[in-house]
Amino acid sequence: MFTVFSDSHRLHHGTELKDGVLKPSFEQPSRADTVRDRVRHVGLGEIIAPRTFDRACYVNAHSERYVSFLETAWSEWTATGRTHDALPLVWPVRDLSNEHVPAFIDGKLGFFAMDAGSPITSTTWEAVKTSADIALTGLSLINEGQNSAFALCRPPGHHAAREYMGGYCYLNNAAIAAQQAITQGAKRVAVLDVDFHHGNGTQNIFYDRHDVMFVSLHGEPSVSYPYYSGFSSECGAGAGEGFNLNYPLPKNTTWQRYENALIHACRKLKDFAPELLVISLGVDTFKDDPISHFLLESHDFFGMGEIIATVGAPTLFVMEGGYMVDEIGINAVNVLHGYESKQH
Ligand code: SP5
Ligand code: ZN
Repeated sequence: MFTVFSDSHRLHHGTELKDGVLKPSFEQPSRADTVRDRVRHVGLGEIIAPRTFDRACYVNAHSERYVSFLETAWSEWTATGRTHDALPLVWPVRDLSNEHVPAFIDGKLGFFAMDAGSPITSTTWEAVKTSADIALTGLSLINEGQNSAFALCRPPGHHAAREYMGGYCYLNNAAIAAQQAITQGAKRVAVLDVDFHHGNGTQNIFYDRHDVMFVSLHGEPSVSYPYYSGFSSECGAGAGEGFNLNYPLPKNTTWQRYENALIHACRKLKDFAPELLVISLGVDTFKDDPISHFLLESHDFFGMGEIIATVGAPTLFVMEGGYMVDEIGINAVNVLHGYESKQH
């Protein structure tokens, strides 16, 4: 399996509030390098650089005004004399108006964000755009005849919705690739999200669509970030009804329980018969992950890959979360090896 990777991910490193104190983010640059090192160490396959894509490819999954915001946020922020990373401070919750995009950057930051977990630095956009291009390059490899590909994206993407960033995510790499496949003529694409956190952004982007099915296994919202989405009652809307499927799982979920849910989810995906399967591959379901509370062991990730293979579709793996940096490479590559063990 080819891996698509770029050093440009290092252009982004953020901060986040930990117990009320602003500290370096759990989502740190060493994550992607550790996975790249593991891919090399086990000889998974060639590691290639991303190609570049037109911004129109991002606008298919996101709105024009949101992509413009990401592109110009840093210059608008520094034009006000500030030099530290840009973070939102106020949000249009419930009865506050969503109708008008503020002209001033401080208003825009809250308008286009779900939380304060995605700071914008001077070089964030460069890293973010390259991360999306990595997913799009992975899709190109599949279009050119590969059965699977690994898009080693960083920053991650699945919390980024049509019009907002959050949860370390800016552009939704998996959704951009899924939408690109549809734009190129695919009739049915599926996204399976195995990150510990609910992929609220991907759900948001495809919620009213029947051509892109979204399935997610995650920590139940009552006790897990992002708290306000991922309920099993969220099934899609309009033409998309029945094409959104959530599997919220309790605290301390082990492989036995996870495996049952994943087998069920993959049966649903197989019935849908997608021409392309995109995996939002977070490995923060690992037992030692510092921000999650599932109990998967490293060898369970091999089983995860084996079950994903039962869907029987060309598969694009897109890296999402996973914060136990020491083991993130082992766990992510175990999924890929499990998948490959079931080919031919
Ligand atoms: C892509 C992805 O996995 N994003 C996750 C974003 C999670 N952001 C909230 C983190 C809250 C951390 N709370 C830690 C408590 C552990 N002691
Ligand atoms: Zn996650």
